Amino acid sequence: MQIIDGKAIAEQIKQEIAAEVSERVARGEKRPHLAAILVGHDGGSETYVANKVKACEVCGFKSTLIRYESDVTEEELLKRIKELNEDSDIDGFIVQLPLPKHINEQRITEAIDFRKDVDGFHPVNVGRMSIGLPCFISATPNGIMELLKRYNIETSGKKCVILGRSNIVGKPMASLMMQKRVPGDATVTVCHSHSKNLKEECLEADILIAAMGQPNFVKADMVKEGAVVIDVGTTRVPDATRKSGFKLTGDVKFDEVAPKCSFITPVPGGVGPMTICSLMMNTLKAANHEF
Ligand code: BQF
Repeated sequence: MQIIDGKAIAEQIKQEIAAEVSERVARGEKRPHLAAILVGHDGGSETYVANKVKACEVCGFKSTLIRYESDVTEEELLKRIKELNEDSDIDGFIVQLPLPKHINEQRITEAIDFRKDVDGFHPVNVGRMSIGLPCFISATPNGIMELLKRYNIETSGKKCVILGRSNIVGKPMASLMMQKRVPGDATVTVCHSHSKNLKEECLEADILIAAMGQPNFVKADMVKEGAVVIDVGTTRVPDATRKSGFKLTGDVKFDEVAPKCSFITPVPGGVGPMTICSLMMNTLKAANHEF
């Protein structure tokens, strides 16, 4: 069993990005610039945005954090998005999700210029990804593909089961794993809350990707001997023994599942750091006008 060290790979990629940024700046080109809009004070969102700002520093990017209180209007946000679309110093920007209920997330996502949509949530990027055109790919699925690549994990002809059908992880993950290239070329099954025989489906998986956001859902009796298990879950489970008051918990019961796996990602330190790192790769791509 090998633990996939997402944290180490992410650090390595950020160093590669930093080297490329140094070269850019030495050539007299501008520093890549990422902006993030954060609405409200949700603990998780605060941490995620802080992780993104910190990663920008490591990569040598400029970053701008734009904050609003949770009573901000949709009109106000749309106006700020328009300004960011038109600001030639901003290469890419994100609006941290989730947003308060009175704001329509879809309208916000569609207001972002798809050439600056480094989260890859705009319908143009989603559509382009699904037909294999150049685009910004959603950060978590892209990070997982990068891990499979860097660990030389075979995907061609393998049976891949994805638990969860979200627009941000499950659906794009299915597209990428079935794409006609490597990593990819897998036979993909997507399971969700209405799936029958979930355990049987999971037991068939050579590659199991758990992304339903239910802590410790995947047990040892659901995993085939020698499977590759990718854990996307990052739920904050209350834990009084920690100073933070919670424990970041994956969708996989790691201790009992790990001995059966050929490869497994831990939580924390697996997929999470790669999500941040993918956002940095997308920002560099935006700055290079690679598409
Ligand atoms: C780690 C996210 C749910 C909803 C919205 C490193 C992150 C997490 C874990 C992180 C996530 C989850 C992010 C670890 C960004 C991943 O060491 O295991 C980094 O910052 N993430 C987000 O921006 O929005 C979310 C999960």
